[in-house]
Formats: sequence, structure tokens, C-alpha cells
Amino acid sequence: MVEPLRMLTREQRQRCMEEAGYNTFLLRSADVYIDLLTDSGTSAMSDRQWAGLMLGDEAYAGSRNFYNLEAAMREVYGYKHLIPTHQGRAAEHMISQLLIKKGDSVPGNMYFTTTRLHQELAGGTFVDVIIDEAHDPQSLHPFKGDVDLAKFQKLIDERGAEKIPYICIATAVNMCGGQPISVANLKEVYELAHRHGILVVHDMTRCVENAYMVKDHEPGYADRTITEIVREICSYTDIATMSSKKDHLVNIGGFLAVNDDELANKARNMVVVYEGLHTYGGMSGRDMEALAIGIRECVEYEHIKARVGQVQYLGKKLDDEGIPIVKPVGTHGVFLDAKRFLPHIDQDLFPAQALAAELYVDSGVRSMERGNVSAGRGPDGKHRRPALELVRLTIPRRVYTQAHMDVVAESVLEVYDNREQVKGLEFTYEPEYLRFFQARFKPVE
Ligand code: P70
Repeated sequence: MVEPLRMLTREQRQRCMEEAGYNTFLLRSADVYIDLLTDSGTSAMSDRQWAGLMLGDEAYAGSRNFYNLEAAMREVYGYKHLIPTHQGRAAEHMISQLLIKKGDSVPGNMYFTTTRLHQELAGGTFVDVIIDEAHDPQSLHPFKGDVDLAKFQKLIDERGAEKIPYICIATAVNMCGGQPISVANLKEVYELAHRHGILVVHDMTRCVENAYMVKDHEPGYADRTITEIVREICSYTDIATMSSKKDHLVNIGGFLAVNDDELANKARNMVVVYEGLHTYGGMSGRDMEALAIGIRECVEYEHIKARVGQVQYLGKKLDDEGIPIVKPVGTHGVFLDAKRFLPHIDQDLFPAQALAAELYVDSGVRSMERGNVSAGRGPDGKHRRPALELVRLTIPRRVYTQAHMDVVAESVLEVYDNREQVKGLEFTYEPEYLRFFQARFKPVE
């Protein structure tokens, strides 16, 4: 697909940003020049996927596209049952409601916004058990997604395993920079969890990207195929939630996958309440066909190598220029370290939010805050002030060229040169849930 782009003047962009309340989620896409808000639903579909859209079987029940999707999921990931949903958070909602009881603790390798919210709405409390290195943007640990087994063991000792329904393991951990978990660590997590009767829920939104990093960096995996690594990762988990809008190269879709027959039946019963029949779960037949094809395409080595390679290209360019970024560079985007970028702005004046706004005003590049605004307020009512105060430059798959990455890097450099002029922000509107999506701000004088 080719779309015309509009270049606004700096003054026009300044006005757009004011109207958007200094929140890049509230900009109109027509006013954006290069859109690095997210890699979610923004990838370009292939010729084969577009052809698949023409093969939609829109029967209410038992669409053949569902069976194609089920077969593709089983072939690549190996889970037994597939319950389709309209996107990832619907799967998170169902598994949280099915497994979490009030007062439970739910450990995980760093929070994700929607995941944690669904755990909390189900009565649980998220507990971070990721290694400390994940919270340090400058640590060069190659597997910053790893779980600190001592933290997990401590939680089991303190709370008792009966208060821990599952541990949630994300592959290519989003909030710390798209950082992979090693297969060796995951295996240990699985063994520890199962010794205590605790399930492992896999947020496999970017599992294929994680598998690529394993192939590249984990000893013993260089000669394994991406699908073999993905299958091994999934074999150390019991349940998976999937936002297909990322790895799977489609604009909408997702699913819950489980191995247990009884849990599958419960989830199938629940999906008809919230999503649709268990053979479409919020997707049309044609969506499911494009998704089935995307599942097979995304594990092709040349594709994933080019995808992660493009992210690494932008990361290296910024790093070479001395821009403070999260290192090592992860798989789905380059994350600017706003604490070091704008050290003059206190974290409660949201430096990452201000930086994302400034970058847009400078060049029309749209990015996303992943810091104090995203983290929300803790039980004490105060902003959580996470260690990581980041701006995510997220790269959609198969959309942009290296030349676009060069323009992005130039703009980041320009903003870096003028960084002293950037001011902090304060809320003018703060929504109750997932506040970062709809919040509005004004600059602090
Ligand atoms: C992003 C998107 C979605 C996502 C994810 C992981 C690791 C679950 C989901 C939910 C969209 C997004 C969502 C919340 C805040 C900002 C942006 N991530 N797990 O841009 O899936 O969106 O399909 O319901 O990354 O990172 P879905």
C-alpha cells in the first residue's frame, strides 16, 4: 500500500501538539510524518496475506479460516487449544478472570500496562521478579528479560504457592526495551513453578523476535530454526496470550492458547460472553485467514533478521552519536532514556512525555511515552516513578526504509542539541484506567 504523506510546518505541528494535550496518542495520523507510535497493527501485510483476505469464509460458526488458523498456531507454537479474540488484552482479560482469585499475587518479568490492569481487576497484585539489570538502561546483559529465580522463590516462600495461580512470562519484554528472555532461564522458571503447582502464562506477543535473539546470542541455538526455538520456548509454558497485531503481521487479531482441556472449555465458554463464538472470537473469517498466513511468514528467517536488523540499525546510529538509549538495543524499537536526555526535568513532570511531544514538534515523528505516565499510580496514590523513563521509537514491520530511520535519527539529534529548552508537563486530565492513552497535559512554566 502506498499512502501520500503530508509535511506540516513546525508552527502547524506545534498547534497540533497543543490540541492533542501533549499526548501523541491524541494526534490525528494525517498530521504525522513518520509514525513510530507502535508496531501494533501497523505492519504491512504481504501479497499472500492480501490474497488470503479474499478467501474469507464468513459463516457464523465453523469457518474454514478458523481451522486454518488453529493448524498454523499448532504448527508454530504447539499449544493444543486455540480460543480466538479480537486482540491481546481480551485474552488477558479471560485468563485473569479464570485463574486469579482476590488476594492472589501474580509474578511476572516486568509489568505490562494492560496485563497488570487485568490482573488487578481480577483481584490480584502484580509482583515484579525480573532481574535487576532490566531496570538499568545501561546494563549490557544480553537477556534482560530473564527472571531472578531468587525473587520468584522468595515470593513463593512469603505468600505460599496457593496464593500464586501463575507466573506471567513475556518474551521480548516490552517495557524494558524489547529485551529477550533466555531459553535456559525460562526452563528454570518452568521447573520451579511446576514444583510448586504454579502455572506459566506466556505473553507471546513478540515471541518470534525473542527467538531471533536466542538464535543470535544464546549458546547452543545458532543452528536451530526460528520455529524450533519458538516451539521450545512454548514447551516451557502452559498457556499463552497473544496480540497478533505484532509478530503476526496483521492489523487486528489475537488469541488465547491453552494445553489443558478443562481450562480450554472454560475459556471457550467465556469467549462467547465477551468476544463472539469460539470459532471467530471477534475476528472476521478473512482476518483469521490473513492471520494464519502471517503466523507462517513471521518465522521465516530472512524476514525476522531484516526486521530486527532495522531496529538495530537505528539503535546503532543513535548510540554512535552519543544519544542516551536503552542498551542492548531490543527487537521492536529503540528506547530513548529520558532521564539522561532531559536531566533537568523531575520525573513527576514527565520527561519522557515531554520528549515525545518535542520530537513530534521538531519533525513530525510520532513516538510513545513508556515511563511515569504509563506506570500510573501505586496503591498509595502517588505516581510510581519507575526506574525506566523512556520514549519508544517503535518500528512497524515491512513499512519503512533505512532512509526513514536516518530522518528519525536526524530529528532525535536535533532535539538533543536543544534539550535544555524542553519543559516538563502537568496533567490537565487524568483518566482512571491506562491513563497514558487519553491523558492531557500542559507545559509547566
Ligand atoms: C504496544 C501495543 C500491546 C501488548 C503488548 C504486550 C507485551 C499485551 C499487549 C496487549 C499496544 C499498546 C497497549 C498498551 C499500551 C500501549 C500500547 N502492545 N502484551 O504498542 O495487546 O494491544 O492487542 O490488546 O505489547 O506495545 P493488544
